[in-house]
Amino acid sequence: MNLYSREQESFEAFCRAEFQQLFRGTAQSVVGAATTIDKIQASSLPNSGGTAGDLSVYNAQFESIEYSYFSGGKRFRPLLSFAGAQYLGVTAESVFPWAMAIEMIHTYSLIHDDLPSMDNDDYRRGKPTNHKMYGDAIALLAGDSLLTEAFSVLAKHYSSHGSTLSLLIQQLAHSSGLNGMILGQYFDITLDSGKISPTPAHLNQIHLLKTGALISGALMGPALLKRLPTDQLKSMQEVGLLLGYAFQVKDDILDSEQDKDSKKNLIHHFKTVAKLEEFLKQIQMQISARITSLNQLLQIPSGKSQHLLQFLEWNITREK
Ligand code: GRG
Repeated sequence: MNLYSREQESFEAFCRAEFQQLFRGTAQSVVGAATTIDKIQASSLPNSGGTAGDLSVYNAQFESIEYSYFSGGKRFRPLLSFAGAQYLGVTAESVFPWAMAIEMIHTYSLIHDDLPSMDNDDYRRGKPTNHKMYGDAIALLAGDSLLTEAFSVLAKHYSSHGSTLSLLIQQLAHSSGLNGMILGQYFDITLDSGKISPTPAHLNQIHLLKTGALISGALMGPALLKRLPTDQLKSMQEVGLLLGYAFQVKDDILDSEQDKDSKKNLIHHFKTVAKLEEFLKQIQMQISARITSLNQLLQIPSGKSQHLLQFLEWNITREK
């Protein structure tokens, strides 16, 4: 997708700079403090030996975080945040920290999802998964770090936004937490027990929570930054959830060949790819109609929704 190539380039640079500070700068200051403590200890403790000041021993942890964050993901969620920002007249730059935080949560979820205790996958994006490269414990910590630090990115960059900061934090927790992605993942893994044979309604619920909640969250960032009133926020959220659902349906189409026997893939219920594609077109039309209503509700000229609509189109045509 080249709709946002300029914004995406600056976004990547923004993330690299933030990572430098978050994961290397912070550790450097902690290690610096440790060195001071070492000196005190060295003078008072017998055989205290060695120094904690050498950061290189911790490098694998930082590498593992960067390995997954900068490993060729589509950046669907950040790009959706930019599309939402453009639609609402919010600058791309002001949405960068939000987009980065959402992508950090997404990256953590993929790292944890690939672990042996979850999906036990060896490859992601054509490369060995994080735990295959760095081991289970470091991969677990990489995910934990991304999850934790996503909130610090918000706290740092939106501290001058008054009550909006609290709303952004609540939104990120809502989309990714026990009311959103984590609950979806829980439902998903409990299906693996084989005790439940999933109906389309089960699958819809899983998709809306596991995939839809975070994708909808991507769109809610610019909406909150724009300080939309509650009814308009709700409409934006519904468009986001449907978009997330459409994204998952497309994913099921892309995976249909390898997953055709899995009861968790919608292809199991639709039988043929052509029928599933038809279903996707229907959802996309519903989203498009909702965007038209949103234009009226927000009094936004229809020309301004062009990027959101192009985004919808990208979902239909994407090949990964
Ligand atoms: C471990 C709490 C926890 C949650 C895991 C994201 C997730 C939930 C599981 C990954 C498996 C999966 C297929 C989830 C559905 C969402 C989805 C399609 C993720 C892949 O997103 P893309 O296509 O990935 O945006 P890229 O690689 O482009 O970043």
